[in-house]
Amino acid sequence: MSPLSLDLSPDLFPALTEAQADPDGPGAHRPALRFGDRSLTYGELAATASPLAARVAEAGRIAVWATPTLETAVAVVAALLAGVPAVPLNPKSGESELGHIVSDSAPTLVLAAPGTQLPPALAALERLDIDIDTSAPATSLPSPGASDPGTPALIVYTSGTTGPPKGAVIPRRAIATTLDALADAWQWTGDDVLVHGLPLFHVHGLILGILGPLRRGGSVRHLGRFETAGVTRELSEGATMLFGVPTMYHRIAETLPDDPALAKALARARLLVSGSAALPVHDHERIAQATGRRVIERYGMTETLMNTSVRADGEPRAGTVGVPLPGVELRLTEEDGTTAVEAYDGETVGEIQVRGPNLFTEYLNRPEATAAAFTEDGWFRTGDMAVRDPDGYVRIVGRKATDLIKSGGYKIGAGEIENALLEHPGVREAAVTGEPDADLGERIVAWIVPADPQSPPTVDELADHVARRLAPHKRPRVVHHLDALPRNDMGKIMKRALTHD
Ligand code: MCA
Ligand code: AMP
Repeated sequence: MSPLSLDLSPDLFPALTEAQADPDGPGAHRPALRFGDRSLTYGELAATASPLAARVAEAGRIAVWATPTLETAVAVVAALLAGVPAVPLNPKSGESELGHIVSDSAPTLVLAAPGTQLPPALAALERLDIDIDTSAPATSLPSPGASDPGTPALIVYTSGTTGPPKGAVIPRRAIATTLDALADAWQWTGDDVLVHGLPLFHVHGLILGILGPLRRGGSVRHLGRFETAGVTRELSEGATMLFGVPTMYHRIAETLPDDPALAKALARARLLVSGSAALPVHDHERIAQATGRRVIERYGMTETLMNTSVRADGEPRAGTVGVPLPGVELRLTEEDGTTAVEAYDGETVGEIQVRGPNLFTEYLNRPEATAAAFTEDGWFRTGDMAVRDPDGYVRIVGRKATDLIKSGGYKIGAGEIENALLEHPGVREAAVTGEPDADLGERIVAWIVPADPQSPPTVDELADHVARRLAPHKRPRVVHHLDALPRNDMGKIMKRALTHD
């Protein structure tokens, strides 16, 4: 592990500050963001984000309608410049999910691209259009009220096993240190050009995928939506790095045999990085065989940002997430949750616990959940189970909670979907599980006892119901009808008995 000097200065984007200070200098003309045919240089980003920052500077907390567009990137940068915490909203969130997030986080404003129609759940909020006007008179960059690195920067909602999502409060310190640790691990510089098609309301797409390049003074080209053709195009035209979830790499692996241009484009990339869920070894190997390049994995969590990674100068071993990042303390613990596992033997399993400046500060309005997430001596319990190889490489082998499902790289709580299903008049009882899926990693399966066994609700009906209330990625892909759910003597549903074969 190499040493890392932690930069806790409030200036998250030195390249932006430089462009602002010297609008005619070379730094101001460097490309920063590109979404389709719209792009901004650092000078243009400073010109458009700084007046917006000035406008939101007095807002207590803002929400951002986080479509995969230039506007979202500008709004989040403006909030960070102003030192105002931003809550990125999934634009596909349904009414009940949005209603919860808005009432829990209580933003004073919602920022959205001009012309976007916002749903009724946001009607009570004052709206501010994100106008991208690079000819706006230069405003000096506000000096963020964030000289304290503990100031909240983002509040990102993340699912737990039960109940609605919790808002993880991510301080500026965590963003700066995780991005700098990745720069160290990946030799990531301002010369890198990143391509990705990730959503912008989660850590992966927003913090790593947008704020990461901006902190380095490099650039990002966002695909709008993930497509292998876009990956081929951008990597053939100068992009150096690709970020994606395993579903994206699976789709790449499926496409490669019939797409020599994709293979050629991937072969020339400096770094292909996968995260948010485990990359199956089979997909890893298929990509390596077709391109000669190995995807590297990093491991993170909304609450911790990034914990480990295979290093650019390390061995990209399939099935592992590499070594702890600089500044991150990582231990495995026995079942009691406090006794450290000392073994580096590739077989002793323990829960991953982490400590470091990369961590969130709390779950918003949830002191009990926050307290439960940490040990008494300040280790964060990730709930991920792993072993360590003799050389320190971490290999994730499972999860403590069976009620957390990872589908398409999204974390989804079974309890949240069960509650939504129970609101459907055709459902008397419901249980939700995840089962292996080659494309999504896991797919959501609903087991329901219909209110009327003669006319049970169809899979499409229940999928639409969940998508409308929560979000499309939380919809069940398979529905089984049962006469009764298997329960133990205590009346608790025995999910392990729910298999259809
Ligand atoms: C289908 N659709 C529906 C319905 N059925 N919409 C509403 N109701 C229905 N009943 C729509 C979907 O909205 C979508 O619309 C389209 O059909 C296809 O959806 P789907 O099959 O679900 O998925 P996909 O579009 O093929 O998406 C696969 C994906 C996606 C691109 C891989 O899952 C994805 O972007 N995953 C990224 C997750 C991520 O970023 N995780 C980071 C969190 P339309 O076509 O209009 O879109 S984890 C994290 O941040 C930590 C820190 C970490 O370590 O990284
Ligand atoms: P989220 O809560 O959505 O931020 O998801 C975090 C979870 O994603 C972690 O707790 C892990 O279970 C999982 N995860 C992230 N990256 C990886 C990876 N490279 N390999 C396996 N699991 C991962």
